[in-house]
Amino acid sequence: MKKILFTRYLVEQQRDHGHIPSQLRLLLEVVARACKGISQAVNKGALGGVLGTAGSENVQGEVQKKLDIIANEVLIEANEWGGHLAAMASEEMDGIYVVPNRYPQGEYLLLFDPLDGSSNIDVTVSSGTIFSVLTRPEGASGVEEKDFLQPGHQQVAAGYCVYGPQTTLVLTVGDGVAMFTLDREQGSFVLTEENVRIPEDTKEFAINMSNMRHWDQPVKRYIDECLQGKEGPRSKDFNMRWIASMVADVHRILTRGGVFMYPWDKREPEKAGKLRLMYEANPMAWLIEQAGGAATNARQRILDLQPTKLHERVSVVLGSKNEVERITRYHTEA
Ligand code: AHM
Ligand code: MG
Repeated sequence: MKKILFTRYLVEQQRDHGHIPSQLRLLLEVVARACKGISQAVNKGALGGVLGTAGSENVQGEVQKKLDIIANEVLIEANEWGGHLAAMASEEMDGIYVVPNRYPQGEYLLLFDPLDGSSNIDVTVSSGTIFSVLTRPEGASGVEEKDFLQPGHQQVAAGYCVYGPQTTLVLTVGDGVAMFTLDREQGSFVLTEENVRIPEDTKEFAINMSNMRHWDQPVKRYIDECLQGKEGPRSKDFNMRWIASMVADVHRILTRGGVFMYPWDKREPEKAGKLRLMYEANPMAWLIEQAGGAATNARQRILDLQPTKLHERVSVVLGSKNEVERITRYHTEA
């Protein structure tokens, strides 16, 4: 069988479907190359001296791992000089990073969570890089934080790279979802799955059950009904998975279906949720929708939410369509 490499996939998307302008293709190739670098660093683990905390906190008050900072630097250094970007934003940086004057500025804005699920790294469980691409609003001369505050349906590309037993890059440019597995001997991402589809029904849910006592009533109702299994109102047994790495949980859902929830809870009621809208929820929501699933904040479609700040948090329910619709209905009815 002929191997289709990431570059060829992008060229064909550009030539045959008109989905990818050349600057966007360059951007995606650069992101993929950066992910290879991050994958190598993650793989080396203790041998590379990269495990453990960096002794600093990010803007959200979370302890930064050494690899959070390394992954952030890899993405910035790879992307700043190519001329395809105007600015970047990251979970690990307080404000936006405008491309320095010494380099040409392009039309695109890149947002990323450089290493999501980094608390899993030291215990050698999967983590990943999540990214989202927007276009700079037309007519703007400089670039400011408010230029990033666009609803998720305006993304022009989104994806993630999961660093697990395999390193797999998952991408959408609005024409379905494709998966590319890293061939380490060749150093290239090879197309291994196209037109990914999520089954509409599922028997598998993912939620951090240790927060149960803090949940809102509709979340309790949904999980309680799942736990009752065959004898309960759902008349089927459910299975539970929680990897504590959104990238890995979403990858499982894209592969075999399921539903993932990180809902608002009473621990910190002023926060809408734990996950960040712009570089975690939006790219994942678009991938999930592109694969036939659904994604809401338990009430509304995530991709329609108007962000008000860069590091905004959001409640997340995503995955198999019928389950997401049910959970959303439980909330709107309550
Ligand atoms: P991070 O971006 O700081 O790694 O946090 C996001 C991660 C998600 O990958 C995962 O779903 C969630 O946090 C796990 O949270 P918890 O430890 O509360 O279960
Ligand atoms: Mg994250």
